[in-house]
Amino acid sequence: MTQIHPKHMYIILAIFLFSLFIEGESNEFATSLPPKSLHLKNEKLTHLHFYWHEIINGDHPTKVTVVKAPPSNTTNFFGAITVLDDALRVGPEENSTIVGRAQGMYAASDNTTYSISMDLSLKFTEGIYNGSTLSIMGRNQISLPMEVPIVGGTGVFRFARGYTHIKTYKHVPEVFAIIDMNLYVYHYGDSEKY
Ligand SMILES: *[C@@H]1O[C@H](CO)[C@@H](O)[C@H](O)[C@H]1NC(C)=O
Ligand SMILES: *[C@@H]1O[C@H](CO)[C@@H](O)[C@H](O)[C@H]1NC(C)=O
Ligand SMILES: *[C@@H]1O[C@H](CO)[C@@H](O)[C@H](O)[C@H]1NC(C)=O
Ligand SMILES: CC(=O)N[C@H]1CO[C@H](CO)[C@@H](O)[C@@H]1O
Repeated sequence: MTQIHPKHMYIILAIFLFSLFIEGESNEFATSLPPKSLHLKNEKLTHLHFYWHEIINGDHPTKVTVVKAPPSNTTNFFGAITVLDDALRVGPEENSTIVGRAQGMYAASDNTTYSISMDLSLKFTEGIYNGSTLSIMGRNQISLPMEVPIVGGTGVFRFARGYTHIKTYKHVPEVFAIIDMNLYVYHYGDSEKY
C-alpha cells in the first residue's frame, strides 16, 4: 500500500471541491432527481382497445385536407396534408361511447404507395384517463395492418412508450373510415394525481 502524503491529501480535496464548484456552475438549469420524487415507482404495461372514427364527407367531416397533392409528377397523393379531430369510441358503432379524440395531422409521404406520416395526440376523456394524452408518431401504410410507435404522453401516461396496432375495420371510400386500435403502453401513473 502506498501512503498518501498529507500534503497530497489537501491537493486531492481541493480538486474535489473545485470539481463540485464546476459541476454546480455548468448545470445551473439541470438538477438530477431521484425518480421517486416524481412518484415513478411502478412502471406498468396497459393495453387499450378502441375504434378511431374518421368521417370523411357529409355535414360534419372530422378531417380536412389543408394541402392537396400537387397535380403533376406525384403518385399516391404524395404531398397532401390533412388535419383531423376524430372521435375514439369503445366500439365500431357510430353511437358507442366516446373515450377520447385523435387530434393532429398526417401527410402523404410515400411516392410509391399510399402511406402517411402521422403526428397524433390521443386526448382521453374517460375515467382516470380523462385529461391525459398519448403522442403517436410514425408511418402508417393505410391498406395494411400497421404498427406505429407511441413516443410519449402526459398525465397518467407521463414517460409513455410503446406501440399501437392499427387496422382498418370498415372503410367506405370518401364517406368514413373506422379503424381498430390496440395500444400497448408502458407508463407510471395510475390515479387522478398521476
Ligand atoms: C413521384 O413519382 C412520379 C411518378 O413515378 C415521379 O415522376 C416523381 O418525380 C416522383 N416525385 C418525387 C418527389 O419523388
Ligand atoms: C346505438 O344504436 C343502436 C341502433 O340504432 C341501438 O340499438 C343501441 O342501443 C345504441 N347504443 C347506444 C350506446 O346508444
Ligand atoms: C373530464 O374532465 C373535465 C375537465 O376536468 C370535466 O369537465 C369532465 O366532466 C370530465 N369527464 C369525465 C367523463 O369525467
Ligand atoms: C409521370 C409524370 O407525370 N411526369 C411528368 C413530370 O413533369 C414533367 C415536366 O413538367 C413532364 O414532362 C412529365 O411527363
